[in-house]
Amino acid sequence: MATEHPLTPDQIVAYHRDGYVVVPGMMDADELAPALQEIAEDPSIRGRLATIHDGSEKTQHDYLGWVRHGDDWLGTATRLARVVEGAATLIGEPVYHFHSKIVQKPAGRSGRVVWHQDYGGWYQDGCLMPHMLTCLIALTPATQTSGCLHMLKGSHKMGRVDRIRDGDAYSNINPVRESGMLERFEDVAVELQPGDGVFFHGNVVHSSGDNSADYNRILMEMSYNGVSNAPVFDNQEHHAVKPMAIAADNSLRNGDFEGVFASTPLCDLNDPQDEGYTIFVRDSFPDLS
Ligand SMILES: O=C(O)CCC(=O)C(=O)O
Repeated sequence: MATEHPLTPDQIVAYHRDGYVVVPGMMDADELAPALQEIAEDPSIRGRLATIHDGSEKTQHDYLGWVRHGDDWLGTATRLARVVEGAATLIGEPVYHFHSKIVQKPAGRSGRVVWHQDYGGWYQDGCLMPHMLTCLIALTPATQTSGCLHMLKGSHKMGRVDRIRDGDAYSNINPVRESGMLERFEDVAVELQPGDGVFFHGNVVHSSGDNSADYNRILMEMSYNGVSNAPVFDNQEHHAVKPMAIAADNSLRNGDFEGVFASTPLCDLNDPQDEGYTIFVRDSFPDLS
């Protein structure tokens, strides 16, 4: 299923140069409305929105994680042609859905996320190549006040940087190396309006700030992997290549889905046995060999 909204040549160049590219208006208000309405009516999202501790300052944010994708709004967004084809174009090969999350920073809560690369964790899962990215869609405004993402522009060109542990987190960068990065790469605050999208490379160093706004900052962050790059470790069944029926670009607008959070299995991040626990909680320091 080909998308009617392919990335432009300039957007593809920007992604490879900067490690990310913003796609204004990637989804429109009508497409987002069912999810926003459901979240307003059930803020716990079926009890699966879990508070996660992260970062050296032990700040908190709320995650909804999913690894598989159904025929509901959430699964259809994950399989949407413009998202999946954009990921495949930027990665340079067919892709599959790796895992995804909605990250909410409640109004007035810190929720700060320290500087990190996503591929640090995906390497730990056994993916040999950094041929992986995330497509982020803003569900509510992401501004400097509400805790938008910051990108270190061009930092993906460093390749993978080791994660180190401190008292509360394992996703930190050596502080001397980190201050060198902050001098060398431009720190760009990626401010977004609802529906704006960002594709960002697994190795681009990013963080996000506090939410001191009076509304919840909510981002949907869907990650894709090249089909040739499935993890080589044998405890990664949940990250194996999964068949994915691409959803036509007009599926969300036309209501071609069954419920909002209905058939896509939502991870239970309070259960260490859940397949999503090691992805989204990652509270043990891994053997990085
Ligand atoms: O949503 C955010 O504020 C940042 C999330 C993030 O960087 C991550 O989960 O890797």
